[in-house]
Amino acid sequence: MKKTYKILIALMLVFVACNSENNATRSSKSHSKNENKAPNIILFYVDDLGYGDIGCYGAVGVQTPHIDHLANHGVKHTDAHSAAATCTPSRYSVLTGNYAFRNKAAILPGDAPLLIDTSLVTLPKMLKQTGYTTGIVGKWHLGLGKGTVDWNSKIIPGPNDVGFDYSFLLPATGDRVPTVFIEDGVVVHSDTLDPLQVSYKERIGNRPVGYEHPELLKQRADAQHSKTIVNGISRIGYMQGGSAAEWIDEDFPYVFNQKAKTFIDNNNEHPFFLMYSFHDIHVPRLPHDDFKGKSTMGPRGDAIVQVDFVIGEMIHHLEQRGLLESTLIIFTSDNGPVLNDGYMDKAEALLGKHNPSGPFRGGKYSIYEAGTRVPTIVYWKGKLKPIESNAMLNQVDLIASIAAFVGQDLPDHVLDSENHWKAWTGQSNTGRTTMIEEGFTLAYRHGNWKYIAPFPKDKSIPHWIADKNIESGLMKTPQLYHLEKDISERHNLANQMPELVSTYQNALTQLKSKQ
Ligand code: NG6
Ligand code: CA
Repeated sequence: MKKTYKILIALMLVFVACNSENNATRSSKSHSKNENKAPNIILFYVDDLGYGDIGCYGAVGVQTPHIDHLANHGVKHTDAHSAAATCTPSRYSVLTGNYAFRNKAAILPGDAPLLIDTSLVTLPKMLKQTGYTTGIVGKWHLGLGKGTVDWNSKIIPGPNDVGFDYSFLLPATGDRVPTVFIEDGVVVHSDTLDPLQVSYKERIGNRPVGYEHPELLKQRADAQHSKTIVNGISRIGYMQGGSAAEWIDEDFPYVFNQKAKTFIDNNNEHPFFLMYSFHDIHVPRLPHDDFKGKSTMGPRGDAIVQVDFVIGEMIHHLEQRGLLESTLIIFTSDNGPVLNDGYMDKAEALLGKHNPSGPFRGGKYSIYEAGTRVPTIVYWKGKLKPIESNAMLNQVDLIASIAAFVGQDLPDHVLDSENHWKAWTGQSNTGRTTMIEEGFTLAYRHGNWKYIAPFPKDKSIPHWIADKNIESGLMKTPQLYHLEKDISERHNLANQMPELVSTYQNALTQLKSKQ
């Protein structure tokens, strides 16, 4: 009896071993839920969030415990950059792995055609090739359709044609019409009896406009933002029809969270990639009542609290679904901070001692460091050692770095992206050796050296920069700084070191001509 018992146990062990081996092989191929599955990836992409705007990077007027938790238990970067100092160019670089100047990418109006060539391999397309389901929720601002957009039928091409299986978006920015959500290319609650039309040239429709009816406004705005009023906010551009589709700005966090959670719930059998693209803290800043007064800085600070709430909710959701350990999280921003960006929301008046740019000079629209040096955190529960890293990184590298991690090759048209996966994930402190920064001119970083190319003599600085209290850094003569000794770019060494200036100018010229 004893012998038979032993044989039985031995047979069972062999069976269990074989079975688990089969499972492991099967699941690594089919990416079912287990240890070997490639991780889900969530890119939390905040809008206009500055280096100094969150607690763990030195914020004073606002607390961000959920984001700080990610930083304290993950990799907190101190020299990581958006590819440009404005939204459209930065997003273009994240998705394509190319610097935006190569495609003359600039801030787009709300009715612009799709900027990304649909034949290109993009970050989501690359991930799809390796079995990921891909989704984007939130702000797009990369153009939609071809030529003149018909907002009343399916808008093609769009995010779904550049690699996203699912998209739920606001087309451009909160301050631009149309103020409607678009889900998989279709305006949500569109109505053939009340067709939606948009014009960036002449006034259309009979909605009131801000320049005639300031008494209807929740926040007064500058001339550029004083056209069609929707939800008590005047916007850039005119819009008619589409009444049932109008969004309520204050509801963004709840609407986007619900869409993001549903995407996660529907797609977690295989690895997923989710780009959660915030509208916060871009203007108009209209945090939900739940967050009003939760910072000392008025709407701009309250919008940061709202971002932190969203992060907390999403982490909680992943935890509840048992997905946190299998999800790699990247948290960052599309460009540096701005206070007055068109609406009178007291961002300057209520700032107090808070410094949105941290120790750096400039901000959004600026070629100085704060234009692109943004808070950047990489978190993967139980997998990454908590560390602070000063490796030089650029979001243009996300596609090559993630491709290397998931074992995918990239075509030659991905020109600028470099694999720095180890630096992103804190396993190495060595990032880029050189890098371009974009902000209406180009800068060239070589370690701590920074050369800023002169702004062309025949060009004029955009009026919204020139008119405001923004340190653009645009000068008609070259600038050269050493960031280790001069973190806030105050001592221009260009006249003292003409040879280095010309070396860097040549390097920049060469990089620009790369094909
Ligand atoms: C500018 C807008 C600014 C903001 C920005 C885009 C004016 C005067 N200013 O043109 O308010 O909308 O575009 O910001 O119109 S970004 O973060 O999407 O790049
Ligand atoms: Ca932005």
